[in-house]
Formats: sequence, structure tokens, C-alpha cells
Amino acid sequence: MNPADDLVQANTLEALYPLLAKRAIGAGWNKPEPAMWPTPKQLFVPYAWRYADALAAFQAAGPLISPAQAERRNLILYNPIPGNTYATLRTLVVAYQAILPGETARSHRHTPNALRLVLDSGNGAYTTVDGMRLPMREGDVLLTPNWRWHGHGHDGDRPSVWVDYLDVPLVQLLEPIFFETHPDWIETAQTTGRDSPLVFAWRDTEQRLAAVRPDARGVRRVALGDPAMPTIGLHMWQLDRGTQTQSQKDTTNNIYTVLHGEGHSVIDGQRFAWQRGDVIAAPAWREHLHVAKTDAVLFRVTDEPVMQTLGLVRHAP
Ligand code: GTQ
Ligand code: FE2
Repeated sequence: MNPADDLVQANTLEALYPLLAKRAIGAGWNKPEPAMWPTPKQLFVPYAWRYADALAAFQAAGPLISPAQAERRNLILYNPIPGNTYATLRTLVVAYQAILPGETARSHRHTPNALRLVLDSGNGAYTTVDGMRLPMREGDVLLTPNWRWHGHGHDGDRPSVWVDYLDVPLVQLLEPIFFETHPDWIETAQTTGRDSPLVFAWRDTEQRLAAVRPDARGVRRVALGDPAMPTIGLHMWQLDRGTQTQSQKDTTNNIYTVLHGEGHSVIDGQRFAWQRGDVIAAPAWREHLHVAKTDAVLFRVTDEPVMQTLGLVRHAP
């Protein structure tokens, strides 16, 4: 008897399906769920997180948990959809992180790319990346790409808080997650500097913004890097008070962090008021725009480079 005889002899589809299932085969015409749909599902929802909440939580958590115990004292901004406790959007995760004077967050490295936007530096916070100590000042953006050693420390006199952005959800999906801790608790710095391709100092970004010609709506935009990392694009947008950005609906995922000013965003019809330090998530295929109530600066973090590389950028008609 041929091992496939049972299949040959099935004389109804209903009889065939369980015989196929024993072999881990599914009939394509009888899928339990469709594999494709006309347009993106919009699984992730628009959301905004308040910096004031993070500061209050850090005030509480500061004495209760140290970076030495926790690896990092961070607050993960997860998208509030069923079953999710981690990703902010499909490809990206965002967290607030705080370090207190005298603390160190040990050096480690991982395959996911990471970067930080400094909100409050407390003058004296630093990140050591591959042996170089990089001071963290307000508005600075610091990159820690794939597999670079990085650890944080603080020699200043008040807490330092920044926002972390990582492509962990994307790398999890692709599988190649690797992580290791440094043999010395915190990597010793060989050099100190600001002149690193891994740092976009606010002082430079501010000058670039002032020099750039605004678009028709009065928005000045500069890109940090080209792109900053293979999976993450970074942009600084400066809006004069009263400015409304062009509405955008495309396949890229976007996180906006308020570096200066106040205003609101409208994402898929929902209004989110914001002020300095707040984080706003605009998921793929959700129409959105921003309105500045005062002069404002928004930091846009996007997976656009992934979509570009893969030929998946699409704009709504
Ligand atoms: O500072 O190295 O928020 O590895 C999450 C993972 C921060 C970091 C996060 C990390 C870091
Ligand atoms: Fe890290």
C-alpha cells in the first residue's frame, strides 16, 4: 500500500482535509483566514503618551528600582491592542528612560538598532558607545546601531531622562535577535567626543533647521542621516505657531516626539493634544497631520527606510 493511498481514496473534500492536516498541508481554497486583503489591516491604533506621566512614574520608581537591578530603568510605550505588551507600532518600540546622578546602566550590545532623543540631560549624563563617551544634552540624538557596545552613566546632579527608539519588533519578526552583556560592567571610555557620526547634536540640528527653506505650509524639515540607520529614518520638523502640516497617509509607521512647543495631532480622525516630551504614534495607513499652537519642534522616527528598501512605500490615493 502506497503511503498516499488514503489521499487518493478521499472522495469528498471534507474527507480530504483531515488527511492533509495530518501532513501539515492546508488546502489553499479552504484557508481558515485570508492571507491577503485589499489594503493594510490597521491593527495598531493611534495613541499618545504623556511625558508628565513618565516623570511621575520615574519619581516613584527611582528609589525602588536601579539600572543595576533592571538593566535599564525604562518605561515601555506599548500599543494598547489586545495581546500586545511591547511594540509601539509594528516595527518599532519606544521607551522613556531615566538615570539618576551616580548611576550606571551597564554596557551591552544587541542586533536591534537603537537611538535616543535627550529630553532632560541633567548636565553630566553620557552614553559610552564602542569605547567613546558621548555627552547627552537636551535635543541631542545619539545612535547605537546593530551590535555596538553601549552603556549609560551620569555624573551630573539631577535626573536625566530621554526617549529610546528601537527596531526590536522588526528584528524579532525577522528572527536574528542576539544580545550580550559587556565583560566589564560599564565599558571604559577610551575617548570623549561630540564629533561622532553617531551623534546629531541639537546645536547643529537647530542651525540646519534655521538655514532650510520652509515648505509651502511653513514647515522646516531636516533629515538626520540618510537614513540614520538601515531600518530607521530620523527627521526634525520645525513648525511656526499656527502651522498645520500636510496630511499624510502611507504605509510607513511614524512616531512623533515633541521636543518643543504645544499643539495637537489628528490621526485617523482622533485628536491628540501634545506638549514637550509627549510621544505620538501614527500607525501605517492612518491619515494624520499636526497643528502647532506655539512654535514647535517634532522629532519624527519612521520605518520608512525598511519600506523603501523593500519597495513597499505606498501613499493613499
Ligand atoms: O538603553 O540600551 O529602552 O537596550 C530598551 C532596550 C533601552 C538601552 C531600552 C535597550 C535600551
Ligand atoms: Fe541597549
